[in-house]
Amino acid sequence: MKIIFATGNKGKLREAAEILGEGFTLMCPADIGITEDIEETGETLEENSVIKADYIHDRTGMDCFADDTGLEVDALGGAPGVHSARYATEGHDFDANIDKLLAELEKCPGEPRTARFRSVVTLVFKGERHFFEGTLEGVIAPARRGGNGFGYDPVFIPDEFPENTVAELDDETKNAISHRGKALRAMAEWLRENA
Ligand code: ITT
Repeated sequence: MKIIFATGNKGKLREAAEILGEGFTLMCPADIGITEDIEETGETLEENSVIKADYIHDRTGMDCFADDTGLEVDALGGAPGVHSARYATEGHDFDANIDKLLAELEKCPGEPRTARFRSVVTLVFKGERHFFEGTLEGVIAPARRGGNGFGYDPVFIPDEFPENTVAELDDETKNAISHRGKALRAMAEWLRENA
């Protein structure tokens, strides 16, 4: 089926295409001439996920979905959470975000470095919203390792692979355990049953 993924993040788009596989033809907003940044004014992942999906559905009338993801670090009271993309600066500066995260954790020596990625996916199908969620538990590494993935992957060690950061895993392995993999596989299953 043809569906729009309401994202401007190329890493997310690549992962979603691999997770959803051949039964889905994925398009992104830029493919249909929508290039502006969608303002994420919500206070929760759920709200921002709805804002992005509704924005694209309102302008196209097409089935679409959005993913809002946050990194929740326990020692930082759940930060950066909904502010993960703009933690250090207003731009989506992955490097600056990681520098700030490591600096904030240095201020809490002895505290556990446990954290999780949480993805909330909003699907708008035939004009109705449906929600899917996935989490990945792990710990924050003391320094960057690995060159795969994107965002905070170089400093996130998943419980399933305690020797590796997510950026040291290949795409297939990341997708098999990831927050996004879990949420999007649940969405695909729902669509197979209901579409
Ligand atoms: P869209 O809103 O256009 O989809 P975005 O990058 O702004 O793209 P989010 O609002 O969901 O996405 O922001 C979440 C930030 O969290 C994102 O910029 C990354 O830095 C990080 N992030 C999201 N998914 C991640 C993943 O799988 N691995 C590592 N970091 C991730």
